[in-house]
Amino acid sequence: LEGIVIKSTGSWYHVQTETGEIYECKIKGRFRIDGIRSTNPIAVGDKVVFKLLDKKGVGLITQIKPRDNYLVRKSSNLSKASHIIAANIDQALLIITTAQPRTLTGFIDRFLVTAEAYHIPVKIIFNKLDLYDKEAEELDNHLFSAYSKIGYECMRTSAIRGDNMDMLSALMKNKVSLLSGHSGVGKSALVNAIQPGLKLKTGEISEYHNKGKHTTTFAEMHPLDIGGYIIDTPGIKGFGLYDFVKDEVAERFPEMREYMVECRFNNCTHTHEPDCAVKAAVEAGEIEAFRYQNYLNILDDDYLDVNFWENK
Ligand SMILES: Nc1nc2c(ncn2[C@@H]2O[C@H](COP(=O)(O)OP(=O)(O)OP(=O)(O)O)[C@@H](O)[C@H]2O)c(=O)[nH]1
Ligand SMILES: [Mg+2]
Ligand SMILES: [Zn+2]
Repeated sequence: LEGIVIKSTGSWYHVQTETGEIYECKIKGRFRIDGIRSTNPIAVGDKVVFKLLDKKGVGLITQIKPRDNYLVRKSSNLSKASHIIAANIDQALLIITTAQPRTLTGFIDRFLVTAEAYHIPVKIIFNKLDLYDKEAEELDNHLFSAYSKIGYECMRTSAIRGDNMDMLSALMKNKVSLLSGHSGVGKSALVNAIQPGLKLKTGEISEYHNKGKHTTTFAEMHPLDIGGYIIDTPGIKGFGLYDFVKDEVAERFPEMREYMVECRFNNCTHTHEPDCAVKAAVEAGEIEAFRYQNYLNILDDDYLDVNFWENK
């Protein structure tokens, strides 16, 4: 039998076959795939081969199909092992809001840089349109046009009022979409709006979220009636730049790629060098100052010493 892992509780994996049946499966021993040292050998989205152990539908996973892609984070401050968030993703939907709890561009750009590195297309969803005040609206306008101009598809939604839900479901149709973003931005609420039958738990915006607690506590994949799957994930505080090389950061900024070929030095870091075409473009207003600032901040990050995901 073959199927796709839609839920993982640590020791049990829920595997759904093409015909829709769900089996509870175990694994035997330790799997090592793609040479990554990970705390979870199998993640949501993995395609697996399994055999039935008894008539009640309990299975044993015997093989993992090669992954098209996967997203990882570091599993803890001290270990160099990684935790696989999800595999075989068609796109990531980054849910943000310029209302509360406001998403900062430092977080957005770290997420985009990571996804660029893993070749996962990102679309940015500006949620909570119904809560906008003047300030939120101005910030939305600035960011929406800045990210659209760079080439990221952007969309505005309200999970509560239902704005643009038809556009959002069209975006998700027949695709495996990973939903990501801070705790409380409305990831689960958006999934519920697309597929009300799921009745995912949503949280109150309060002190609760500031304390780093989550309503959603593990990644789970939900089949959509319109076709495709959605992976709801726990909120994240930051996004893990795992195994990152500083020289490659600028290349993960699509708007910088265009200019960097014209820098005087071909190993230009775009920080202090003379005749840097990237810096010239920032000064000319062709590259957004906030994007360039986030680039500098990422270069200053101490990647391996940061725990990027909130602890439960
Ligand atoms: N007014 C308004 N409230 C929203 C909207 N989307 C979500 N909310 C509310 O925001 C709160 C948090 O929503 P959730 O869907 O639980 O957020 P989440 O991103 O799934 O959070 P975690 O699971 O903790 O990562 C809930 O009270 C939702 O009802 C929206 O578009 N407008
Ligand atoms: Mg949630
Ligand atoms: Zn340069």
